[in-house]
Amino acid sequence: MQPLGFLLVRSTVVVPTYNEIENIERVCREVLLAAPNVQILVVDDGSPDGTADRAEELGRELGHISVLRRTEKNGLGNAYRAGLRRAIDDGAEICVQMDADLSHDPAVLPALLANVEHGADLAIGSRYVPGGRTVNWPTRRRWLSRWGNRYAAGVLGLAINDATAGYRAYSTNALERMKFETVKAEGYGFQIEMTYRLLRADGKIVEFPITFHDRTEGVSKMSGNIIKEAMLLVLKLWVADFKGRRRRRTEGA
Ligand SMILES: Nc1nc2c(ncn2[C@@H]2O[C@H](COP(=O)(O)OP(=O)(O)OP(=O)(O)O)[C@@H](O)[C@H]2O)c(=O)[nH]1
Ligand SMILES: [Mg+2]
Repeated sequence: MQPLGFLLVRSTVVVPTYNEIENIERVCREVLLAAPNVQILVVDDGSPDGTADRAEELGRELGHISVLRRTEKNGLGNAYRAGLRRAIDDGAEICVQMDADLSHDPAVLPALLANVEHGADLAIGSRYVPGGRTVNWPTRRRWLSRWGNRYAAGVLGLAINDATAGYRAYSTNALERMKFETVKAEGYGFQIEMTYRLLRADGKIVEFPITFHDRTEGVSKMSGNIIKEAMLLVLKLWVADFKGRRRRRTEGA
């Protein structure tokens, strides 16, 4: 992709939603205020609170918004795999992942996009580089996130400070190269596996400092299962890596 400038690069912000009626309007308006030329793709898993209908209404009012409606709640990873595929098929050259709960400040969007336009394969909105921070997060969540990141980076040897971050921009080229649709994880594990894949595909990653705000409206979908999935996934990736290294050593011997 040529860095031809913000106006010429087609970018889609993929926003997965489940029961985000209190947040969807603000997030859409703030995204289009910060970056008026992007497309927003809301991927809704049949939210009973009518999030998808509201997003469609907003699309009629503001333009630039489409909704991918799915019937079942299938997890974040599943929603992103479908959403990223749709965005790419519709011509996006940069795909952004953003939560609908306003934890990810839309004002940072131009900076994330600029990093990818200037050559990064992935720009991560990072809480754990100098200048980054979390606001109003309960101690337990902060602790879990910080140590979860240390665990993933330590076990997998990732030189990344915030591999679980959900606010990120990818070049489409990198997404295709890393075969994102075969990433299996659903929760935090999805972000870790995507980061790992990209590094293994020799992707260039930039961590850009952000301030992460805890959600003030709506209900968190985090669960013990999501944490267990992520911890197990890291071990599985490590084992696969170990076996791969051993095979290569044996073949080379
Ligand atoms: N389509 C879809 N979206 C989901 C699903 N689970 C969560 N989401 C959305 O994914 C985003 C992140 O979910 P959150 O509940 O905020 O989870 P989190 O950010 O990991 O945890 P908190 O810090 O507690 O908010 C939000 O926009 C959710 O609405 C799902 O199964 N399907
Ligand atoms: Mg959240």
